[in-house]
Amino acid sequence: MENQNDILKITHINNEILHLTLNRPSALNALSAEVLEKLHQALISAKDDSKIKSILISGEGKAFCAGADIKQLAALDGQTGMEFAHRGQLIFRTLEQIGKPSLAAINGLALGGGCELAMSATMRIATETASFGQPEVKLGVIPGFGGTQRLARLVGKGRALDLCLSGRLIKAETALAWGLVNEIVPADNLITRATEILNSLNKLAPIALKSVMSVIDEGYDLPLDQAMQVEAKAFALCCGTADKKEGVSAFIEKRVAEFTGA
Ligand code: CO8
Repeated sequence: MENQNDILKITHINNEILHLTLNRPSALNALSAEVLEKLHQALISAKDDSKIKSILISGEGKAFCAGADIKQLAALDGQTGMEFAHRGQLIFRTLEQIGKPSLAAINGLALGGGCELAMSATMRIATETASFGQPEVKLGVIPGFGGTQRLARLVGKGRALDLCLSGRLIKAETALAWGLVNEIVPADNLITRATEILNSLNKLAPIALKSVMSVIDEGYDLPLDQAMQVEAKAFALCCGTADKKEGVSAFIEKRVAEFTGA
């Protein structure tokens, strides 16, 4: 019997990075409703915790995540399917809009809801042996946690249609070429490299980082002129911060800026 306390490991790196590890290796880290709720709770706590500057998501064992738990999926009907899709979408949107950079470190399979979770993170890095896919169609369903929409936005409609219609998997090198992952790293260096990337972001001005993420998220689907208004507003907001003063002064004084988040 699975210990529900351990299905999501919550640790911290340097007291600044919240490290969430999907921990159901015997089920290839499938996302049960219980895992999703624990993920949601961890994200809600992290959002208001000023000590947490960024979030790292990884998977225990040989997979990152093989998707929604198919045993639970089996019980869904039209009504509960709608509720489950909305719940998962809300949780992944919480990650996407948390206002702190997140990185999915993909050590193996990222399928279905696993690929959807990774796409909800700000960045993705993967090992050479990682693979990606949206195989839901083979189960008679479609991606339901935002996958059709985020995949099309990340890699383009044609490639999203290819993956979602065929259910085929692609290798890390194809995912890199398509822009689905940012970087491929050796397996034994995955978490070290993920930490390095997040540490470098953690040194930057939090309001500027948050603004970049929210402006790209909000502006992406707007007409260009409206999107640029969103950008101008966020630019102005950053101009009023102490961190902008510090960043510009540090440049002029040829020293490293010390940002405080104010
Ligand atoms: N859910 C539950 N259990 C799983 C899952 C999963 N998604 N994937 C694997 N497992 C379990 C297997 O049942 C097996 O358990 P057991 O040992 O008890 O039989 C164990 O993990 C190991 O799996 P395999 O023996 O199959 O390992 P292989 O290395 O031979 O195969 C595969 C790996 C190819 C990844 C294979 O496991 C597979 O095809 N898994 C299913 C992948 C899949 O279809 N994912 C999509 C799921 S649907 C989804 O994510 C929809 C998200 C949105 C939902 C919205 C709802 C409304």
